[in-house]
Amino acid sequence: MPDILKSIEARDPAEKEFQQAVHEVIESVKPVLDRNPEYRHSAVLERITEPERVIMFRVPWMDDQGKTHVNRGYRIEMNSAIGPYKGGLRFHPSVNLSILKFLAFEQVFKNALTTLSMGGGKGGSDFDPKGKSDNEVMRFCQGFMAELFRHIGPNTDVPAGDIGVGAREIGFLFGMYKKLRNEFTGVLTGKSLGWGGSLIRPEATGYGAVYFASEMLATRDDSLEGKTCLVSGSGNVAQYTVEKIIDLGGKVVTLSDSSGYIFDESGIDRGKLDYVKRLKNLRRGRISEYIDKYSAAVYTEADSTLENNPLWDHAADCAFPSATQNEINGKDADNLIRNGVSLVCEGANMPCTPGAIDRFLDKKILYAPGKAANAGGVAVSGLEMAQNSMRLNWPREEVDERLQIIMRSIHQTCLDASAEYGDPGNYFIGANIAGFVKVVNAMLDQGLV
Ligand code: NDP
Ligand code: 2IT
Repeated sequence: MPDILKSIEARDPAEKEFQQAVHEVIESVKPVLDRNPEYRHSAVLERITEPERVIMFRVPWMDDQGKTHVNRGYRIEMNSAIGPYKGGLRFHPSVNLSILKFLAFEQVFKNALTTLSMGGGKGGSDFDPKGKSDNEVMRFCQGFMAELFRHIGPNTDVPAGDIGVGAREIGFLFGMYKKLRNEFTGVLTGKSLGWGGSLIRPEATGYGAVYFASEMLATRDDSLEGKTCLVSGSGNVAQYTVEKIIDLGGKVVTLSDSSGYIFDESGIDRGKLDYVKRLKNLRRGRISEYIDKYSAAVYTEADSTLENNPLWDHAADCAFPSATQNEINGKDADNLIRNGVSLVCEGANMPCTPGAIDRFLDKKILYAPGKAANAGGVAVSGLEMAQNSMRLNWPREEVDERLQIIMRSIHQTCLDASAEYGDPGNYFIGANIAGFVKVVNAMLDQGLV
């Protein structure tokens, strides 16, 4: 194991997800380091794996019964070599420093791939919005921003949504920032349309992942038309992944949440997808309710004692993991391959374990790592920042066109880097190398800061 990984493990032994993310990048960029001795000499690995700044803070808030709770808030300002820190906020009980450092680390390379000027950051809290009233969520968001506001700004650090943070939370966070700073600036992205949001931002991550998948299929003279797809999750990314797959003639047969998954053999059509959007975004219900409405579908409860996740054990052509990290392990990957899946496109961040990735690469599956495939979300966040700076709103078609151009460019960049380093078509090393080289060169240009 390279020394840098050993020292990261020794320094923060509990940060397993962060170690996993770093390991993936470092393994991929070895040939780049061999070709560029100045990188090693300048200790770029040591520098790029250490956040520029970590902010941790107390968030006290009061529930509807008048009881006080305390959660922990975080913002990891990972790397600002190519632009202001940029990345989402996650509200989920599993949130800890390891998870946010892995997400911030991934974000640095993802943002570099988008062609836009954005550094990398991530933040969030172990607060669980599930089951909370709108007022409780508002009070929490206000408490969170009461500290975060002093660390962020439109040219410093621009947060956005992630798991558990959608339009409602962005609204409450923005309102508090505006009040505390007495300024109306594009300090958060994912805003609602009426007050500075961008058209296509809600759709961007899911649409972008499907555009990326189409590009990969096109390299084999193929398309999504007629393809059966497995999608996990049922939140923002999953919903718009399904929408774009339907647009392009594919059929989606699964969706999930943390309680279980549904299998709908006849396919989730537009009407069923509208039902899921209302269920999840307005009623904040569970995916199990899908079978009350569509009784031919089958619901299976999540069972964490199983070695494999049965969602990934259905006959299909493509898989779009769009829920959370490490949701496809080696056993799941074996099942996917056995069932005929030839494309895996990561809508979520790091949804595949290293064992799963090895199997996909070994079998020459079209495998797109999240930092390339799900970059459409942050890319349109970058476009939202540009529109805010100009105080303009671009039409839907224009933003969608720019998103498609960016996804095509990321795809080509990954292919070029993989070919340059002797493994053409390996998007995993292509994405890691291209993102890494861009950030590291900027760091070297700017001296030891
Ligand atoms: P949402 O909160 O909208 O949806 C998350 C979905 O994943 C829900 O269905 C949720 O189920 C499920 N989920 C969350 N945690 C777990 C878990 N531990 N086990 C099983 N299921 C889980 O989030 P997003 O759709 O925005 O995010 C999904 C993924 O996409 C994340 O990995 C995120 O980092 C990534 N991503 C998001 C982007 C964005 O623009 N939003 C951009 C790029 C990547 P439940 O309702 O039960 O919690
Ligand atoms: O993981 C991600 O790229 C996001 N959650 C979106 C970040 C952003 O700033 O839009």
